[in-house]
Amino acid sequence: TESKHYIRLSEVKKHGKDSERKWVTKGVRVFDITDWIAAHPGGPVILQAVGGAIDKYWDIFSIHKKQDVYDVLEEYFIGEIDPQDLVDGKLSEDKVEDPFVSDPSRDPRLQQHTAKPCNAETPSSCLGDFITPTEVFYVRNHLWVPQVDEETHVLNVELPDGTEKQYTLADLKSRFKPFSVTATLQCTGNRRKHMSDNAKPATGLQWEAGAISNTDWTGVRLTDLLEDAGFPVNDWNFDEAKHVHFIGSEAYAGSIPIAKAVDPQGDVILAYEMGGKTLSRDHGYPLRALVPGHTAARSVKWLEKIVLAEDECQSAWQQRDYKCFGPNQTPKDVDFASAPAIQEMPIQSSITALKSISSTSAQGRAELQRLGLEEDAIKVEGYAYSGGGRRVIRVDISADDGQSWSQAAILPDQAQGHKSWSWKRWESVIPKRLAGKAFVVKAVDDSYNNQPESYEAQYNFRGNLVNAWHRVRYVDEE
Ligand code: MTE
Ligand code: MO
Repeated sequence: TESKHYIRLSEVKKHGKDSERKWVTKGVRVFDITDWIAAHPGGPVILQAVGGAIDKYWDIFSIHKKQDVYDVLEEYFIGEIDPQDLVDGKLSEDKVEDPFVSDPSRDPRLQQHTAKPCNAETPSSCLGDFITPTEVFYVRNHLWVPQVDEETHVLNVELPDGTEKQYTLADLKSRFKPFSVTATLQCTGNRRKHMSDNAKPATGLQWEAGAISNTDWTGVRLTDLLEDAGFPVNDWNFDEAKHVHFIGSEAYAGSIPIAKAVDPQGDVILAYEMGGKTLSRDHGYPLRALVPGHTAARSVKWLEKIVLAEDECQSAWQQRDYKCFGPNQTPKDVDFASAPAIQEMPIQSSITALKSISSTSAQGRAELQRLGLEEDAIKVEGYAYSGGGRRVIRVDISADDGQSWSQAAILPDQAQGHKSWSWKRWESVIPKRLAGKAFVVKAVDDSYNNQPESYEAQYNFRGNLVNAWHRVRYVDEE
């Protein structure tokens, strides 16, 4: 047997980001990956792991768990960790860096699906406000929250001819007129659990109705920035620039068609504020793309780079995750390449509260009187939203599981922006005697798009774009 070459952990640590040779460990094996970094399909994010253990990152990016990826790594093997640095033949837990150590703390009211990465939805008790407070704005992180410093952060803009221009946050704030827009962000997977429960299981985070929130965003208009960077926004060569890529500091990336980016009424901004305050770390501090009307997946957080290109972004988030297929299709028999990436969101609505107004309490009696009602009632509340700036024009509500309908009142609000980028809140007060076994809501937008009745008919294995009629069983508490 050949003698082993042992390497001390202190030595590995010296081969970090700033060293000429960059090493990582996986299990007890040490690799010098310097010559491979430029070829890493995931880009420079791998530098996050050099000088230490790559194991936890490897777990997050499950794409690595394939033999050919292990084989690539093996080519760079240089030795094993010295047994002096191991406990029971393994690296002790505290020596394996946790990519999530510097994640911020979160409001306990958020309904957490996973902690690392943080995926948490807005509780239904907070879905009734037109403006979602930032602390309870849903969080959808694929990876860790990168540590980005506003003082040193630079946004790089790359044009089709390869020219690049850099902007600091100070540049963005001082050289461009701030633009504010009120916009809803909705995750492509919002209401996935409803599909899993009512049709059959769909893979992914089991979001209920709270992977959606609404707030005011302020930043620089993307058109202004592109123009400043030298791109002719009113007269561009469509063959060279068809897509705008947004690349985040932790590796996440996506793109949008250029027509949306340069649309003077498209209201795409690079936001540095939400809810009137500096962007919070979970939501992209210090800078995020904000693409109103599109799936939130394109509103890239911790924005580091913008690229104008002929092709769309090649990330898995553009090429695989956010696409929809037929009810019968499986991941094995679909062609991901020919299916378009989801951009604008379809019409959506959800019931967020059923409140009983009963004459058994003084408060209930006062409310019934205010409403001019002589019998007990149920107040149904919820949201309705459509993508692409399409306005919600009608909300239909049924108290008897879809046999008869009435129209809910759409509540007035104050939204900024050229189109209808925000959800509408609605409410409906229905006499209790009319309540059947379930309340149902469906909405219509100004293109007269409707929601489908059944989850079965719109089933897709990833559980994306779930917008079947939302049914909530009614249970009489009294
Ligand atoms: N941007 C980065 N850099 N990393 C991410 O994981 N997730 C995307 C998008 N932008 C993501 C990102 C997805 S899928 C959604 S739904 C929204 O961010 C969520 O935004 P929020 O966490 O501010 O609600
Ligand atoms: Mo998402």
